[in-house]
Amino acid sequence: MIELIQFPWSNFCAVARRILEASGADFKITNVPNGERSLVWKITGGKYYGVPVLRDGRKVIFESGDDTQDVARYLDRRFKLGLFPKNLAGIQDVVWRHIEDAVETPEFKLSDSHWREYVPKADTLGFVRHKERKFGRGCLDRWAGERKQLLAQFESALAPYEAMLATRPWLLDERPRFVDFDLYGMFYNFLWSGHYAIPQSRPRLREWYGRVSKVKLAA
Ligand SMILES: N[C@@H](CCC(=O)N[C@@H](CS)C(=O)NCC(=O)O)C(=O)O
Repeated sequence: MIELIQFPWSNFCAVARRILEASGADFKITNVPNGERSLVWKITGGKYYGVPVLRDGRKVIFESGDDTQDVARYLDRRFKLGLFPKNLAGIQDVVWRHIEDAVETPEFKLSDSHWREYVPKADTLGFVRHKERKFGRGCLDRWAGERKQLLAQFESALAPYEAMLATRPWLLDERPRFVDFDLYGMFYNFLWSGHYAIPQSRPRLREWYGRVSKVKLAA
């Protein structure tokens, strides 16, 4: 059985988890604290400390670079999910880079600004240190003060996706592809704290999110 090593609110973990659910495969989830990744370090032979990571029998799958989709591509090949068809090669690379930058940046800051409500007590030191080492001292409180601007940035970054859904049920095609799952993960993390809803100005994305949250992929 495939094992997904993750933490529950992570946007990138939500991408892998939703692909696994949609595939219909049996899988199990192992949660690690955000600030304590010794399991990940051990099973990757000291090569990776990020999540998600997959364990499939003796194979351990994790991103080999900053600009890879090794986990999603592995699941796509393993379960023949059709997430990366040849005719969308290149296009998807451009779109997922936009999702993981223009959409993800305001999204994770909004979500993280509510960290006190959901990061387990034992993990708070690791969480704050990790964020402040990367984004500077006081970043979490700063993001809480910037929610209005961050929400405006997030809403604006979603405009192309709302436009894509004007003429088709999924972002690029007549069926879900990788970028649908990638954007799903960002929304999952955005909605995690319970303080936000998908903006009113994005009605097609609201409806699409309901569908991508449940969709099953035929092998
Ligand atoms: N491009 C990677 C990004 C993964 C990523 O940034 N994961 C975060 C958690 S959401 C992480 O583990 N970052 C490294 C760290 O926290 O030390 C992917 O698609 O999996």
